[in-house]
Amino acid sequence: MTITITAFERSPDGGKGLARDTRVRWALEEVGQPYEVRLVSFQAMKQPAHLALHPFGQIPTYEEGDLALFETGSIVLHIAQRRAGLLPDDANARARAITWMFAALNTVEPPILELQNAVLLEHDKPWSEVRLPLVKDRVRDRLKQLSARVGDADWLDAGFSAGDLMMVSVLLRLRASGILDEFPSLTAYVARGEARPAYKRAFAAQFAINAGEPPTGSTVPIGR
Ligand code: GTB
Repeated sequence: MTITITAFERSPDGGKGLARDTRVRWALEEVGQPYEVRLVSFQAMKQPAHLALHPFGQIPTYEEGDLALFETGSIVLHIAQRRAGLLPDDANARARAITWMFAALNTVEPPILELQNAVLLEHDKPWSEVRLPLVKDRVRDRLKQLSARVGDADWLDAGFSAGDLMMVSVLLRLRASGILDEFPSLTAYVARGEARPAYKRAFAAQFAINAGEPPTGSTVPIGR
């Protein structure tokens, strides 16, 4: 059955792979599942046809026969549960891998998004200079804890899983800030994720569409 995902017609990141379709592409590549991509413009995302798939008018979405999904975490979990390669067979190990997916999305990503908003959307506010160090320290607090857990291990639990896919994807959003470089074990962890052939294929596929600067003067919201 054909799987179709949606992605930005042109990602504002110019091909850095930070838009969330890269996470879904990576998951599909890890399990060896071919897929098609429907590119959507910001305008099209807010039209009824797309809103029927995604109530918040965003990408990515996932269609497979009668099934239509939104929310990257749910899509990656669905892929991981249906096909071998992203979740261990052992029930407890599987539950732990899923826990790491939630930890990535609910515990590690929120302060990173807060930082991104502070830098991109609030930099000209009078209070920005005072607030920014606080926001950065909240990110550092999380990374200290995560780094203590990862240590010298290759992956969060026994072997690479959907939990690592999500955590590496979340940490990649921090690269431009320089904060990730303060944590060598996490830098190495992210590099291991990026070195996976499936990640490379996913990155290349989105890069082929998005490479280059976003249109100048673009003020469209980029979502989270
Ligand atoms: N919770 C949803 C999920 O996990 O799927 C969030 C989806 C979401 O934020 N989608 C964004 C979107 O569609 C694209 S990924 N935005 C358009 C809109 O809201 O109108 C977020 C994103 C966008 C761009 C960059 N970038 O340019 O660096 C990074 C991340």
